[in-house]
Amino acid sequence: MSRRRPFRSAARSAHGSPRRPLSALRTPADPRFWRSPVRGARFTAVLGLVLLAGLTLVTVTGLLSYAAYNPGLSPVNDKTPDRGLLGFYLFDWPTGPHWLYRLTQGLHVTVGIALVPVLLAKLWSVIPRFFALPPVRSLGHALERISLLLLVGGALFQVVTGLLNIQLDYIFPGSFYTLHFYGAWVFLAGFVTHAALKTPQALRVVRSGGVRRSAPAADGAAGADARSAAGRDALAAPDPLPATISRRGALALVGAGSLLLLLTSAGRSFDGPLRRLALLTPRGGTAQGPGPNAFQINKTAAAVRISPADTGERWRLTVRGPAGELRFSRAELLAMEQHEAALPIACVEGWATSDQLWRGVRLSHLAALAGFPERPPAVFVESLQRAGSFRRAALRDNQVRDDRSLLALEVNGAPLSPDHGYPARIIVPAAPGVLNTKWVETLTFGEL
Ligand SMILES: Nc1nc2c(c(=O)[nH]1)N[C@H]1C(S)=C(S)[C@@H](COP(=O)(O)O)O[C@H]1N2
Ligand SMILES: [Mo]
Repeated sequence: MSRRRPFRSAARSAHGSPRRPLSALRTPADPRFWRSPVRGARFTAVLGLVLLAGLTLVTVTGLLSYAAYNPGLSPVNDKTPDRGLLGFYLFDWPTGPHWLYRLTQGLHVTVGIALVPVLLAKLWSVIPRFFALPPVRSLGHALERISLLLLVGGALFQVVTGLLNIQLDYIFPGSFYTLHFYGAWVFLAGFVTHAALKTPQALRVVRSGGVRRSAPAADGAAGADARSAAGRDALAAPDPLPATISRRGALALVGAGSLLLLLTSAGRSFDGPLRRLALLTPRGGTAQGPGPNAFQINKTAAAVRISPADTGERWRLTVRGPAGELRFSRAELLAMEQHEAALPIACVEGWATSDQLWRGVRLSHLAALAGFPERPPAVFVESLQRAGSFRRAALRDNQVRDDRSLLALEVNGAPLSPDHGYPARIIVPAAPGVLNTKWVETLTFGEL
């Protein structure tokens, strides 16, 4: 410090703030280039621990979401056929509790959105490290930096593709599922490595209430990053500007940003006035009106060019199986034994409806008619929709077998509206909305 004092006093402006002409020559590799007094090991550690918990939740629910999509039923649901070993954890997604996917996907998307300010603040807090020279000090350090590349690149990629998907802007090339799935594993590799290296240190820093009060000696290689050998806080600016906000204030600001995003996103997992609070996301902001069919619609019939002629008197359901090919009119389906189930629509985009009371024919009953009276197998569902995505889906045997899985003809006491899939749609408990095919035309029962 004393070395630079002559400069400082010489350059003092009329207001007395320290201006240093030479600072313009500092490069980002020079720690003194970074002058925010907010940066520091404790600031970074608090954000890091929040992300450790939050991103673990987002990652786990994200991997669950992929499993819920029935990727094992090739080729129709599987947009990532060469996932190879990365699919090791896949399992048969259960049908209960019936709100399961509404919960897991609501958490995945809502918590993911709310963590964006924390993620950005965390990245900002360690920016000086990215420029530190020499870029690589040892083999261990090289591995750590590679893991950082996976972590930061993966996290940003997942946030961007995720946000684009829920905002309905499918501008990236290829399938969202494929990109987001591979991106998740890249991120996860970096995340696990980074958490293993840094969590002990972050806990220590937070518990001790700061860097300076903790013992400098007992540190491993990871500890040396946030703290120099002399016990100095290596994330703090060595040459800080005067503070305009305290570290605590900066953390509160980040927290307030997250809370605001939470409040303006979470509502779209609910019906009623809560949805009106969800101002920032599609499928929010407006409460659905009253009336049996007045709940959230994904794509309208008009949007996928389904006309009344397609769904009128001429419409027939085709059911295929060992018993052959059967055809039913809507009147014939209504004459079969009708069952009810209170189930939500829960979209992969994170929005959901409350439970709606669906009424129709059990899928297991249709399986029996198709020639599987004992154990219903999987079913391949095709919509009469000709253009666009989501017109075909495959349901697993446990989903067909569940008594609440219906080919629904009515909802909340009224015929399905054209937008909710008239004349008939699939509804399955705990399944992603994308498996609840609307405007159904053909059911093919058998092993898939
Ligand atoms: N034929 C067809 N079925 C479909 C879709 C579609 O685009 N076409 N969208 C699916 C998706 S992604 C969801 S979330 C639900 C939404 O159902 P809803 O519009 O009745 O709320 O329908 C599913 N069924
Ligand atoms: Mo969806």
